[in-house]
Amino acid sequence: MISINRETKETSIHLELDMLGGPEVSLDTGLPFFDHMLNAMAFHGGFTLKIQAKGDIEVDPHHLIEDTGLVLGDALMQCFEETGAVSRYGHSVIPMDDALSEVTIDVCRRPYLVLQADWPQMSAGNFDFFLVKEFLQALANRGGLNIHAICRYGENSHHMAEALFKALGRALFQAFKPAGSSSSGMSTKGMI
Ligand SMILES: [Mn+2]
Repeated sequence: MISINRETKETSIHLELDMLGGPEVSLDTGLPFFDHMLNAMAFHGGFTLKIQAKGDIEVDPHHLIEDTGLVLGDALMQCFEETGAVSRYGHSVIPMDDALSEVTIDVCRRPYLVLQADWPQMSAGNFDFFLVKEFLQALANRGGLNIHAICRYGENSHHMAEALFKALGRALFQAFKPAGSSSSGMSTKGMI
């Protein structure tokens, strides 16, 4: 189990992550829709994620969502360094009613985010769908991840985002599975 505490003047985040621990999820970020998305990610990814976060969400949820992405990215980087050899690639396509979303990941220490999503509605509750990009960018930067997140189509932003977070969970689970003694998951360069 990886455990991280991060405190700044804007946010305070405690996160526990175990990619091999089974789907045990406990979330309290103070943002119910964001909790709903993180729960979809971890539950369908099948890993253990516990987050308690407080922040200046009355100013703007931006800081809290970005910082949660940073801390989850740090935890994944730690997981990569502790595991030594991870499977490296992960890919998942998930439907939800009208929406179809996909995520492809490379654990490669070369942070890069591609997000394609035309949100039909701009927000759900006090959650602005533009914040999905802030979360994923922070996750990519700190996790050393190449993330391609594509909402292929959909009529309902909630469904598109929820399918995207489920696909993210599944892709992360695949990518962070230990590669074992085989070097096939690493790199032709011999190291990542
Ligand atoms: Mn939902």
